[in-house]
Amino acid sequence: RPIGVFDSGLGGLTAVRQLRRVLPGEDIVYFGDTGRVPYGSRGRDIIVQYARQDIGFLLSKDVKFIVAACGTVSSTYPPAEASQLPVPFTGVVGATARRAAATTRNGRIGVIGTQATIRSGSYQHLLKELVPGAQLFAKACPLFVPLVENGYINEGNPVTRLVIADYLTELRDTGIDTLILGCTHYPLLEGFIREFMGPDVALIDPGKSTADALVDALDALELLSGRTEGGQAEFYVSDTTESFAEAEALFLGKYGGGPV
Ligand code: DGN
Repeated sequence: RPIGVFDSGLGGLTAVRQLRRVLPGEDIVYFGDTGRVPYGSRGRDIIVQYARQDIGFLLSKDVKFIVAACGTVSSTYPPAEASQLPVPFTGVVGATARRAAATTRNGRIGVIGTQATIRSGSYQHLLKELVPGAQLFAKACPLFVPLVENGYINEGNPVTRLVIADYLTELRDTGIDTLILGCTHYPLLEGFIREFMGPDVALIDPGKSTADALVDALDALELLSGRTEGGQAEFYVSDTTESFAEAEALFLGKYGGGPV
């Protein structure tokens, strides 16, 4: 049975790419709600309702485990409801926060994400538990998603540089040593963000953190297929846009990111 992965759109393919890196033998079914993206600027009830429908779709594909690759859904979908699902479920917040907690040396941690993710306080609450005395600095960066979706990710793009400076100057001045890129799209801006924040700030990628943690989670539940190669991936979307192939290539990293 496949692992089910979903996101508000195609950004979650960044997590699929990481999953295929660590679990190349596992089958994956991906659902991207391209017809209703973005989720990050919506209210809580709508996000939960959409997440339920996305999960329902993946369950109809007989998945053995569900991963919400979306920072917004992971921060909003109630854990109590997740624990009642017929298959195990994880979002990205837990593994990502744990990695940030293990990485920080000075206890000053930044988190950036969509408005819904930052407003939920998901990362802030968990990090306070994980790192006693932590100082947390959170900032919603809503323009990052449209920048990435419109391909403004080439190094040196002046618009992207300006937006990054506008959002991140305050964060940089706080002296954080760890920054969580708390949204599916932000790893595509990693080069810019690294340049702006400087080499001493560790950037934490939720897709990578979650994929790594999933290996142990699946192993503990005896849900690994045992195969080490040849996993198949099926992709479903709720709307096919003209730029679908381009976007898919962007997020899966076919351009310059190496083979998937
Ligand atoms: N996938 C969303 C997230 O990670 O929060 C970003 C896209 C969106 O819905 N705004």
